[in-house]
Amino acid sequence: TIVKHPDMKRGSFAVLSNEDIAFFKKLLYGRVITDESELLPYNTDWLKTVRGASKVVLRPKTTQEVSDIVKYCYDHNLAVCPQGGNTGLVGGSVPVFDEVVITTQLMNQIISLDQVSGILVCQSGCILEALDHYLSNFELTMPLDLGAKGSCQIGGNVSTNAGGIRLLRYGSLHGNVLGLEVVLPNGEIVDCLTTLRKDNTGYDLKQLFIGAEGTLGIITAVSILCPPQPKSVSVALLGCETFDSILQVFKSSKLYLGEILSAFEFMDSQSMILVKENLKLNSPLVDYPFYALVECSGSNAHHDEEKLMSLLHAVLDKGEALDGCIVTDSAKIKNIWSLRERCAEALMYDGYCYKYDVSLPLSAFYQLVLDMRDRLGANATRVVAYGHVGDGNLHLNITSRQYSQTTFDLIEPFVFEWVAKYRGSISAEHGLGLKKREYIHHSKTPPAVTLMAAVKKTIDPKGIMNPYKVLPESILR
Ligand code: FAD
Ligand code: 2HG
Ligand code: ZN
Repeated sequence: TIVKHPDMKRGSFAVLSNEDIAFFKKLLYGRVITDESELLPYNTDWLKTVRGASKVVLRPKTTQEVSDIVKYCYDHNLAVCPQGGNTGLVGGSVPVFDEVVITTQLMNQIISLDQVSGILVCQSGCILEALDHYLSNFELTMPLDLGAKGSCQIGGNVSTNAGGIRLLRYGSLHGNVLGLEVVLPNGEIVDCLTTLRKDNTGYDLKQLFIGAEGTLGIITAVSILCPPQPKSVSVALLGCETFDSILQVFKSSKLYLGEILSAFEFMDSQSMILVKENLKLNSPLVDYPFYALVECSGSNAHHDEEKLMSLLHAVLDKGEALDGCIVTDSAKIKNIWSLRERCAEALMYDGYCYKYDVSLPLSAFYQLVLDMRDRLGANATRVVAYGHVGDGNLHLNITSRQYSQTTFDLIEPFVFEWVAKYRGSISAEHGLGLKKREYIHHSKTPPAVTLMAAVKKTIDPKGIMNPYKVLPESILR
Protein backbone atom coordinates (compact mmCIF):
# COMPACT_ATOMS: atom_id res chain seq x y z
CA THR A 1 0.00 0.00 0.00
CA ILE A 2 1.49 3.31 -1.01
CA VAL A 3 0.44 5.94 1.50
CA LYS A 4 0.15 9.46 0.11
CA HIS A 5 1.10 12.49 2.13
CA PRO A 6 -1.70 14.83 1.10
CA ASP A 7 -0.71 17.54 3.56
CA MET A 8 2.79 17.98 2.13
CA LYS A 9 3.55 20.92 -0.14
CA ARG A 10 6.14 20.84 -2.91
CA GLY A 11 8.99 23.29 -2.32
CA SER A 12 9.45 26.19 -4.72
CA PHE A 13 11.97 24.36 -6.89
CA ALA A 14 12.17 24.52 -10.68
CA VAL A 15 10.38 21.91 -12.80
CA LEU A 16 12.62 19.74 -14.96
CA SER A 17 12.77 21.04 -18.54
CA ASN A 18 13.82 19.50 -21.86
CA GLU A 19 16.97 21.65 -21.70
CA ASP A 20 17.84 20.12 -18.32
CA ILE A 21 17.43 16.60 -19.74
CA ALA A 22 19.55 17.53 -22.75
CA PHE A 23 22.31 18.81 -20.43
CA PHE A 24 22.27 15.60 -18.38
CA LYS A 25 22.25 13.38 -21.48
CA LYS A 26 25.26 15.20 -22.87
CA LEU A 27 27.14 14.85 -19.59
CA LEU A 28 26.19 11.21 -18.88
CA TYR A 29 25.81 9.61 -22.27
CA GLY A 30 23.55 6.51 -21.93
CA ARG A 31 23.24 6.92 -18.16
CA VAL A 32 20.07 9.02 -17.90
CA ILE A 33 16.77 7.24 -17.18
CA THR A 34 13.53 8.95 -18.19
CA ASP A 35 11.33 6.03 -19.13
CA GLU A 36 8.30 5.86 -16.78
CA SER A 37 8.49 2.11 -16.03
CA GLU A 38 12.28 2.18 -15.54
CA LEU A 39 11.84 5.09 -13.10
CA LEU A 40 9.35 3.20 -10.91
CA PRO A 41 11.82 1.24 -8.71
CA TYR A 42 13.84 4.40 -8.03
CA ASN A 43 10.62 6.20 -7.03
CA THR A 44 9.45 3.44 -4.66
CA ASP A 45 10.94 2.54 -1.27
CA TRP A 46 11.90 -0.98 -0.12
CA LEU A 47 8.86 -1.21 2.17
CA LYS A 48 6.60 -0.17 -0.70
CA THR A 49 4.98 2.48 1.49
CA VAL A 50 6.04 5.73 -0.18
CA ARG A 51 6.39 6.70 -3.80
CA GLY A 52 7.78 9.78 -5.49
CA ALA A 53 7.28 11.09 -9.00
CA SER A 54 10.78 11.82 -10.25
CA LYS A 55 11.06 12.25 -14.00
CA VAL A 56 14.77 11.53 -14.19
CA VAL A 57 17.39 9.26 -12.66
CA LEU A 58 21.06 10.11 -13.21
CA ARG A 59 23.80 7.47 -12.98
CA PRO A 60 27.21 9.14 -12.62
CA LYS A 61 30.42 7.15 -12.45
CA THR A 62 32.86 9.74 -11.10
CA THR A 63 33.00 12.39 -8.39
CA GLN A 64 33.49 15.05 -11.08
CA GLU A 65 30.27 13.96 -12.78
CA VAL A 66 28.39 14.16 -9.46
CA SER A 67 29.84 17.62 -8.93
CA ASP A 68 28.83 18.78 -12.44
CA ILE A 69 25.27 17.45 -11.98
CA VAL A 70 24.82 18.96 -8.51
CA LYS A 71 26.26 22.33 -9.57
CA TYR A 72 23.82 22.40 -12.47
CA CYS A 73 20.91 21.54 -10.14
CA TYR A 74 22.02 24.23 -7.69
CA ASP A 75 22.30 26.88 -10.41
CA HIS A 76 18.90 25.90 -11.86
CA ASN A 77 17.16 25.41 -8.50
CA LEU A 78 16.39 21.74 -9.11
CA ALA A 79 15.87 19.55 -6.02
CA VAL A 80 17.95 16.37 -5.69
CA CYS A 81 17.43 13.00 -4.00
CA PRO A 82 20.65 11.00 -3.46
CA GLN A 83 20.08 7.25 -3.64
CA GLY A 84 22.27 4.25 -2.85
CA GLY A 85 20.86 0.72 -2.70
CA ASN A 86 17.37 2.03 -1.81
CA THR A 87 17.04 -0.28 1.19
CA GLY A 88 16.34 2.57 3.63
CA LEU A 89 13.35 2.01 5.91
CA VAL A 90 12.16 5.56 6.67
CA GLY A 91 11.24 6.89 3.23
CA GLY A 92 14.48 8.90 2.94
CA SER A 93 15.92 7.32 -0.20
CA VAL A 94 13.12 8.07 -2.65
CA PRO A 95 11.88 11.42 -3.94
CA VAL A 96 8.72 12.87 -2.43
CA PHE A 97 7.74 14.91 -5.48
CA ASP A 98 9.80 15.26 -8.68
CA GLU A 99 13.33 15.56 -7.27
CA VAL A 100 16.18 14.55 -9.57
CA VAL A 101 17.40 11.13 -8.39
CA ILE A 102 21.18 10.74 -8.36
CA THR A 103 22.04 7.10 -7.85
CA THR A 104 25.55 5.96 -6.93
CA GLN A 105 24.97 2.46 -8.34
CA LEU A 106 27.70 2.84 -11.00
CA MET A 107 30.21 4.30 -8.52
CA ASN A 108 31.46 0.90 -7.41
CA GLN A 109 35.24 1.04 -7.70
CA ILE A 110 37.69 0.14 -4.97
CA ILE A 111 40.33 2.85 -4.76
CA SER A 112 42.91 1.37 -2.38
CA LEU A 113 43.48 -1.08 0.44
CA ASP A 114 46.29 -0.98 2.97
CA GLN A 115 46.60 -4.62 3.95
CA VAL A 116 48.57 -3.86 7.11
CA SER A 117 46.33 -1.21 8.65
CA GLY A 118 43.13 -2.61 7.09
CA ILE A 119 42.16 0.81 5.72
CA LEU A 120 39.94 0.53 2.65
CA VAL A 121 39.14 3.44 0.33
CA CYS A 122 36.34 3.00 -2.18
CA GLN A 123 33.62 4.78 -4.10
CA SER A 124 30.34 5.20 -2.25
CA GLY A 125 28.30 2.92 -4.53
CA CYS A 126 30.19 -0.26 -3.58
CA ILE A 127 27.75 -2.88 -2.28
CA LEU A 128 28.47 -3.85 1.34
CA GLU A 129 28.60 -7.59 0.64
CA ALA A 130 30.88 -7.10 -2.38
CA LEU A 131 33.30 -5.16 -0.16
CA ASP A 132 33.24 -7.94 2.40
CA HIS A 133 33.99 -10.53 -0.30
CA TYR A 134 36.84 -8.42 -1.63
CA LEU A 135 38.30 -7.99 1.87
CA SER A 136 38.12 -11.72 2.60
CA ASN A 137 40.89 -12.20 0.01
CA PHE A 138 43.13 -10.31 2.43
CA GLU A 139 41.80 -11.86 5.66
CA LEU A 140 39.92 -8.68 6.50
CA THR A 141 36.23 -7.95 6.99
CA MET A 142 33.87 -4.96 7.02
CA PRO A 143 33.19 -3.50 10.49
CA LEU A 144 29.44 -3.59 9.80
CA ASP A 145 26.98 -6.22 8.65
CA LEU A 146 23.23 -6.06 8.09
CA GLY A 147 20.42 -8.03 6.51
CA ALA A 148 20.40 -5.73 3.46
CA LYS A 149 24.12 -6.38 2.73
CA GLY A 150 23.40 -7.79 -0.73
CA SER A 151 21.93 -4.50 -1.98
CA CYS A 152 22.85 -1.64 0.38
CA GLN A 153 25.88 0.48 -0.50
CA ILE A 154 28.61 1.83 1.72
CA GLY A 155 27.59 5.43 0.88
CA GLY A 156 24.03 4.65 2.02
CA ASN A 157 25.36 2.92 5.14
CA VAL A 158 27.45 5.95 6.04
CA SER A 159 24.61 8.36 5.23
CA THR A 160 22.26 6.48 7.58
CA ASN A 161 25.03 5.68 10.09
CA ALA A 162 23.79 2.10 9.82
CA GLY A 163 24.24 -0.04 12.92
CA GLY A 164 23.50 -3.70 12.27
CA ILE A 165 24.70 -6.86 13.94
CA ARG A 166 28.41 -6.11 14.39
CA LEU A 167 28.07 -2.76 16.16
CA LEU A 168 28.35 -4.49 19.52
CA ARG A 169 31.82 -5.68 18.56
CA TYR A 170 33.32 -3.01 16.28
CA GLY A 171 31.43 0.14 17.25
CA SER A 172 29.60 2.62 15.04
CA LEU A 173 30.59 4.19 11.72
CA HIS A 174 31.35 7.40 13.59
CA GLY A 175 34.44 5.55 14.80
CA ASN A 176 35.26 3.34 11.82
CA VAL A 177 34.93 5.87 9.00
CA LEU A 178 38.27 7.65 8.74
CA GLY A 179 37.55 9.92 5.82
CA LEU A 180 34.91 10.99 3.31
CA GLU A 181 34.75 12.76 -0.01
CA VAL A 182 31.53 14.72 -0.37
CA VAL A 183 29.93 16.85 -3.08
CA LEU A 184 28.23 19.81 -1.40
CA PRO A 185 24.83 21.15 -2.56
CA ASN A 186 26.58 23.86 -4.65
CA GLY A 187 28.65 21.23 -6.46
CA GLU A 188 31.88 21.89 -4.59
CA ILE A 189 33.96 18.79 -3.81
CA VAL A 190 35.16 18.51 -0.19
CA ASP A 191 38.04 16.05 0.00
CA CYS A 192 38.33 14.80 3.59
CA LEU A 193 39.28 11.34 2.34
CA THR A 194 42.17 10.80 4.74
CA THR A 195 43.41 7.39 5.77
CA LEU A 196 44.69 8.46 9.17
CA ARG A 197 43.73 6.98 12.51
CA LYS A 198 44.55 10.25 14.22
CA ASP A 199 43.88 13.72 12.83
CA ASN A 200 42.92 16.43 15.30
CA THR A 201 43.19 19.38 12.96
CA GLY A 202 40.08 21.33 13.79
CA TYR A 203 36.46 20.30 13.44
CA ASP A 204 35.92 16.72 12.34
CA LEU A 205 33.74 17.66 9.36
CA LYS A 206 33.14 14.13 8.09
CA GLN A 207 31.08 13.40 11.21
CA LEU A 208 28.41 15.83 9.98
CA PHE A 209 27.78 13.73 6.89
CA ILE A 210 27.68 10.40 8.77
CA GLY A 211 23.97 9.92 9.41
CA ALA A 212 22.91 13.10 7.54
CA GLU A 213 20.69 10.97 5.25
CA GLY A 214 21.74 12.86 2.15
CA THR A 215 20.51 16.25 3.39
CA LEU A 216 23.93 17.94 3.43
CA GLY A 217 25.60 16.59 0.29
CA ILE A 218 26.41 13.46 -1.68
CA ILE A 219 29.09 11.14 -0.35
CA THR A 220 31.21 10.02 -3.29
CA ALA A 221 34.00 8.08 -1.55
CA VAL A 222 34.66 6.53 1.84
CA SER A 223 37.78 5.59 3.80
CA ILE A 224 37.03 2.94 6.39
CA LEU A 225 38.95 0.93 8.96
CA CYS A 226 38.42 -2.83 8.53
CA PRO A 227 39.22 -5.41 11.22
CA PRO A 228 40.85 -8.81 10.59
CA GLN A 229 38.48 -11.54 9.49
CA PRO A 230 37.78 -13.81 12.48
CA LYS A 231 39.28 -17.27 11.99
CA SER A 232 36.47 -18.98 13.85
CA VAL A 233 32.79 -18.20 14.28
CA SER A 234 30.28 -20.09 16.45
CA VAL A 235 26.67 -19.33 17.18
CA ALA A 236 24.32 -20.34 19.99
CA LEU A 237 20.54 -20.13 19.83
CA LEU A 238 18.91 -20.16 23.25
CA GLY A 239 15.27 -20.44 24.27
CA CYS A 240 14.15 -18.40 27.30
CA GLU A 241 11.02 -18.12 29.40
CA THR A 242 10.98 -14.34 29.99
CA PHE A 243 12.52 -11.19 28.57
CA ASP A 244 14.29 -10.73 31.87
CA SER A 245 16.09 -14.04 31.30
CA ILE A 246 17.28 -12.69 27.93
CA LEU A 247 18.93 -9.86 29.87
CA GLN A 248 20.48 -12.31 32.31
CA VAL A 249 21.84 -14.33 29.37
CA PHE A 250 23.29 -11.12 27.91
CA LYS A 251 25.09 -10.40 31.16
CA SER A 252 26.39 -13.98 31.32
CA SER A 253 27.50 -13.81 27.67
CA LYS A 254 29.65 -10.76 28.35
CA LEU A 255 31.11 -12.43 31.40
CA TYR A 256 31.84 -15.82 29.81
CA LEU A 257 32.79 -14.75 26.30
CA GLY A 258 34.58 -11.47 26.94
CA GLU A 259 36.28 -10.10 23.83
CA ILE A 260 35.05 -12.88 21.53
CA LEU A 261 31.35 -11.96 21.90
CA SER A 262 30.49 -10.55 18.46
CA ALA A 263 26.68 -10.29 18.40
CA PHE A 264 23.79 -10.54 20.83
CA GLU A 265 20.36 -10.47 19.22
CA PHE A 266 16.91 -11.37 20.46
CA MET A 267 13.59 -12.46 18.93
CA ASP A 268 10.25 -12.98 20.63
CA SER A 269 8.07 -16.01 19.89
CA GLN A 270 5.88 -13.95 17.53
CA SER A 271 8.97 -13.17 15.37
CA MET A 272 9.90 -16.84 15.24
CA ILE A 273 6.34 -17.74 14.22
CA LEU A 274 6.54 -14.99 11.57
CA VAL A 275 9.63 -16.37 9.80
CA LYS A 276 8.33 -19.92 10.07
CA GLU A 277 4.92 -19.04 8.64
CA ASN A 278 5.90 -16.50 5.99
CA LEU A 279 9.30 -17.82 4.86
CA LYS A 280 9.00 -21.50 5.82
CA LEU A 281 12.23 -21.33 7.80
CA ASN A 282 13.05 -24.00 10.39
CA SER A 283 14.36 -23.43 13.87
CA PRO A 284 16.56 -26.02 15.59
CA LEU A 285 14.68 -25.39 18.86
CA VAL A 286 11.08 -26.10 19.86
CA ASP A 287 8.91 -23.08 20.74
CA TYR A 288 9.86 -20.71 23.58
CA PRO A 289 8.58 -17.23 24.50
CA PHE A 290 11.98 -15.63 23.73
CA TYR A 291 15.19 -16.46 21.88
CA ALA A 292 18.72 -15.14 22.18
CA LEU A 293 21.19 -15.45 19.32
CA VAL A 294 24.73 -15.28 20.64
CA GLU A 295 27.66 -15.17 18.24
CA CYS A 296 31.31 -15.38 19.11
CA SER A 297 34.17 -14.74 16.73
CA GLY A 298 37.79 -15.28 17.52
CA SER A 299 41.08 -16.73 16.38
CA ASN A 300 41.00 -20.23 17.86
CA ALA A 301 38.01 -22.45 17.05
CA HIS A 302 38.68 -24.94 19.83
CA HIS A 303 39.10 -22.24 22.45
CA ASP A 304 36.04 -20.28 21.27
CA GLU A 305 33.73 -23.31 21.18
CA GLU A 306 34.85 -24.28 24.64
CA LYS A 307 33.94 -20.83 25.92
CA LEU A 308 30.55 -20.89 24.21
CA MET A 309 29.90 -24.35 25.61
CA SER A 310 30.67 -23.20 29.15
CA LEU A 311 28.30 -20.26 28.63
CA LEU A 312 25.58 -22.68 27.49
CA HIS A 313 26.10 -24.88 30.55
CA ALA A 314 26.08 -21.91 32.88
CA VAL A 315 22.87 -20.34 31.56
CA LEU A 316 21.08 -23.71 31.60
CA ASP A 317 22.31 -24.44 35.13
CA LYS A 318 21.22 -21.04 36.39
CA GLY A 319 17.85 -21.42 34.65
CA GLU A 320 18.44 -18.29 32.55
CA ALA A 321 17.79 -20.38 29.42
CA LEU A 322 15.53 -23.40 29.08
CA ASP A 323 17.21 -24.89 26.05
CA GLY A 324 19.97 -24.14 23.59
CA CYS A 325 22.13 -25.36 20.76
CA ILE A 326 25.55 -24.44 19.43
CA VAL A 327 26.49 -24.53 15.76
CA THR A 328 29.91 -24.13 14.18
CA ASP A 329 29.27 -25.33 10.65
CA SER A 330 28.91 -22.34 8.30
CA ALA A 331 25.69 -23.58 6.64
CA LYS A 332 24.06 -24.09 10.03
CA ILE A 333 25.28 -20.72 11.26
CA LYS A 334 23.74 -19.11 8.19
CA ASN A 335 20.52 -20.94 8.90
CA ILE A 336 20.26 -19.59 12.42
CA TRP A 337 21.17 -16.07 11.31
CA SER A 338 18.41 -16.23 8.64
CA LEU A 339 15.81 -16.62 11.38
CA ARG A 340 16.79 -13.25 12.78
CA GLU A 341 18.03 -11.39 9.67
CA ARG A 342 15.04 -12.23 7.50
CA CYS A 343 12.39 -10.91 9.90
CA ALA A 344 12.12 -7.64 7.93
CA GLU A 345 11.55 -9.55 4.69
CA ALA A 346 9.03 -11.92 6.32
CA LEU A 347 6.87 -9.03 7.54
CA MET A 348 6.27 -7.89 3.98
CA TYR A 349 4.17 -11.00 3.30
CA ASP A 350 1.53 -9.88 5.81
CA GLY A 351 0.58 -6.84 3.71
CA TYR A 352 1.36 -3.48 5.33
CA CYS A 353 4.16 -2.99 7.89
CA TYR A 354 4.35 -0.19 10.48
CA LYS A 355 8.02 -0.12 11.45
CA TYR A 356 9.58 1.31 14.62
CA ASP A 357 13.26 1.29 15.47
CA VAL A 358 13.86 2.57 18.96
CA SER A 359 16.53 2.72 21.65
CA LEU A 360 15.33 2.13 25.19
CA PRO A 361 16.89 1.44 28.57
CA LEU A 362 16.95 -2.35 28.92
CA SER A 363 14.74 -2.14 32.01
CA ALA A 364 11.86 -0.74 29.90
CA PHE A 365 12.73 -2.48 26.64
CA TYR A 366 10.01 -5.13 26.24
CA GLN A 367 7.24 -3.32 28.13
CA LEU A 368 6.63 -1.18 25.03
CA VAL A 369 5.81 -4.33 23.07
CA LEU A 370 3.36 -5.56 25.70
CA ASP A 371 1.67 -2.15 25.92
CA MET A 372 1.39 -1.96 22.14
CA ARG A 373 -0.16 -5.43 21.91
CA ASP A 374 -2.74 -4.46 24.55
CA ARG A 375 -3.49 -1.21 22.81
CA LEU A 376 -3.90 -2.63 19.32
CA GLY A 377 -5.81 -5.84 20.05
CA ALA A 378 -7.52 -6.96 16.86
CA ASN A 379 -6.37 -3.85 14.97
CA ALA A 380 -3.12 -5.58 14.04
CA THR A 381 -2.29 -8.89 12.36
CA ARG A 382 0.95 -9.17 14.35
CA VAL A 383 2.96 -7.16 16.84
CA VAL A 384 6.47 -8.59 16.74
CA ALA A 385 9.71 -7.61 18.41
CA TYR A 386 13.32 -8.46 17.67
CA GLY A 387 16.54 -6.56 17.56
CA HIS A 388 19.99 -5.68 18.68
CA VAL A 389 19.30 -6.07 22.38
CA GLY A 390 23.04 -5.92 23.05
CA ASP A 391 22.93 -2.30 21.79
CA GLY A 392 19.64 -1.42 23.53
CA ASN A 393 17.94 -1.29 20.11
CA LEU A 394 14.42 -2.68 19.73
CA HIS A 395 12.76 -3.33 16.36
CA LEU A 396 9.01 -3.17 16.96
CA ASN A 397 6.96 -4.11 13.93
CA ILE A 398 3.22 -4.17 13.48
CA THR A 399 1.41 -5.54 10.46
CA SER A 400 -2.07 -5.42 8.99
CA ARG A 401 -3.41 -6.78 5.72
CA GLN A 402 -3.46 -3.28 4.27
CA TYR A 403 -2.79 0.22 5.54
CA SER A 404 -5.35 1.18 8.20
CA GLN A 405 -5.67 4.75 9.40
CA THR A 406 -7.24 3.49 12.65
CA THR A 407 -4.27 1.24 13.37
CA PHE A 408 -1.81 3.99 12.44
CA ASP A 409 -3.56 6.48 14.76
CA LEU A 410 -3.42 4.01 17.62
CA ILE A 411 0.33 3.58 17.12
CA GLU A 412 1.46 7.16 16.45
CA PRO A 413 2.19 9.37 18.35
CA PHE A 414 1.70 6.89 21.25
CA VAL A 415 4.89 4.98 20.41
CA PHE A 416 7.03 8.14 20.23
CA GLU A 417 5.58 9.54 23.47
CA TRP A 418 6.23 6.22 25.19
CA VAL A 419 9.86 6.24 24.05
CA ALA A 420 10.34 9.90 25.02
CA LYS A 421 9.03 9.17 28.52
CA TYR A 422 11.93 6.76 29.02
CA ARG A 423 14.42 9.13 27.35
CA GLY A 424 14.93 6.66 24.53
CA SER A 425 15.55 7.40 20.85
CA ILE A 426 12.71 7.35 18.32
CA SER A 427 15.21 6.21 15.70
CA ALA A 428 18.05 4.04 16.90
CA GLU A 429 19.66 3.19 13.55
CA HIS A 430 17.36 3.71 10.56
CA GLY A 431 17.28 7.53 10.65
CA LEU A 432 14.35 9.95 10.40
CA GLY A 433 13.93 10.23 6.62
CA LEU A 434 10.46 11.34 5.62
CA LYS A 435 8.48 9.21 8.03
CA LYS A 436 9.88 10.19 11.42
CA ARG A 437 11.08 13.75 10.88
CA GLU A 438 8.05 15.43 12.46
CA TYR A 439 8.76 13.48 15.68
CA ILE A 440 12.38 14.62 16.08
CA HIS A 441 11.40 16.66 19.15
CA HIS A 442 10.77 13.47 21.09
CA SER A 443 14.49 12.75 21.03
CA LYS A 444 16.14 16.16 20.58
CA THR A 445 15.68 19.43 22.47
CA PRO A 446 14.48 22.59 20.63
CA PRO A 447 17.96 24.22 20.74
CA ALA A 448 19.47 21.05 19.24
CA VAL A 449 16.93 21.04 16.39
CA THR A 450 17.51 24.76 15.80
CA LEU A 451 21.25 24.16 15.60
CA MET A 452 20.69 21.35 13.08
CA ALA A 453 18.56 23.68 10.97
CA ALA A 454 21.33 26.31 11.10
CA VAL A 455 23.85 23.73 9.85
CA LYS A 456 21.47 22.71 7.05
CA LYS A 457 20.90 26.33 5.98
CA THR A 458 24.64 27.06 5.97
CA ILE A 459 25.60 24.06 3.87
CA ASP A 460 22.46 23.97 1.70
CA PRO A 461 21.07 27.54 1.57
CA LYS A 462 18.66 26.72 -1.27
CA GLY A 463 17.47 23.53 0.43
CA ILE A 464 17.86 21.45 -2.75
CA MET A 465 19.56 18.44 -1.12
CA ASN A 466 17.07 15.70 -0.21
CA PRO A 467 14.28 18.13 0.77
CA TYR A 468 11.37 17.00 3.03
CA LYS A 469 13.70 14.69 4.99
CA VAL A 470 15.16 14.61 8.53
CA LEU A 471 14.25 18.12 9.74
CA PRO A 472 10.62 19.07 10.42
CA GLU A 473 8.92 21.25 7.82
CA SER A 474 8.29 24.16 10.24
CA ILE A 475 11.91 24.69 11.27
CA LEU A 476 13.17 25.22 7.71
CA ARG A 477 10.59 27.80 6.66
P1 FAD B 1 19.50 4.17 0.55
O1 FAD B 1 18.35 3.44 1.08
O2 FAD B 1 19.58 4.32 -0.92
O3 FAD B 1 19.54 5.63 1.21
C1 FAD B 1 19.42 5.82 2.58
C2 FAD B 1 19.57 7.31 2.89
O4 FAD B 1 20.89 7.74 2.62
C3 FAD B 1 18.67 8.21 2.05
O5 FAD B 1 18.30 9.32 2.83
C4 FAD B 1 19.56 8.63 0.90
O6 FAD B 1 19.18 9.88 0.38
C5 FAD B 1 20.91 8.70 1.56
N1 FAD B 1 22.04 8.34 0.70
C6 FAD B 1 22.27 7.15 0.08
N2 FAD B 1 23.47 7.19 -0.53
C7 FAD B 1 24.00 8.41 -0.31
C8 FAD B 1 25.21 9.04 -0.67
N3 FAD B 1 26.14 8.43 -1.39
N4 FAD B 1 25.42 10.31 -0.25
C9 FAD B 1 24.49 10.95 0.50
N5 FAD B 1 23.34 10.41 0.86
C10 FAD B 1 23.09 9.15 0.47
N6 FAD B 1 19.88 -0.49 9.01
C11 FAD B 1 20.63 -0.59 10.11
O7 FAD B 1 21.11 0.43 10.61
N7 FAD B 1 20.88 -1.80 10.68
C12 FAD B 1 20.38 -2.95 10.19
O8 FAD B 1 20.58 -4.02 10.75
C13 FAD B 1 19.59 -2.86 9.00
N8 FAD B 1 19.10 -3.97 8.43
C14 FAD B 1 18.32 -3.87 7.33
C15 FAD B 1 17.81 -5.04 6.77
C16 FAD B 1 17.00 -4.98 5.65
C17 FAD B 1 16.46 -6.25 5.07
C18 FAD B 1 16.70 -3.72 5.06
C19 FAD B 1 15.86 -3.63 3.84
C20 FAD B 1 17.23 -2.56 5.61
C21 FAD B 1 18.03 -2.60 6.74
N9 FAD B 1 18.56 -1.46 7.33
C22 FAD B 1 19.34 -1.57 8.44
C23 FAD B 1 18.24 -0.10 6.85
C24 FAD B 1 19.48 0.66 6.42
O9 FAD B 1 19.35 2.04 6.57
C25 FAD B 1 19.95 0.36 5.06
O10 FAD B 1 19.87 -0.96 4.70
C26 FAD B 1 21.31 0.93 4.59
O11 FAD B 1 22.18 1.53 5.50
C27 FAD B 1 20.96 1.95 3.55
O12 FAD B 1 21.88 1.85 2.51
P2 FAD B 1 21.40 2.07 1.00
O13 FAD B 1 22.61 2.07 0.15
O14 FAD B 1 20.33 1.16 0.62
O15 FAD B 1 20.86 3.58 1.09
C1 2HG C 1 17.28 -5.49 11.31
O1 2HG C 1 18.00 -5.37 12.30
C2 2HG C 1 16.98 -4.28 10.49
O2 2HG C 1 16.85 -6.60 10.93
C3 2HG C 1 15.52 -4.17 10.11
O3 2HG C 1 17.43 -3.12 11.10
C4 2HG C 1 14.68 -3.90 11.30
O4 2HG C 1 12.75 -4.79 10.27
C5 2HG C 1 13.20 -4.03 11.10
O5 2HG C 1 12.46 -3.39 11.84
ZN1 ZN D 1 18.49 -3.49 12.91
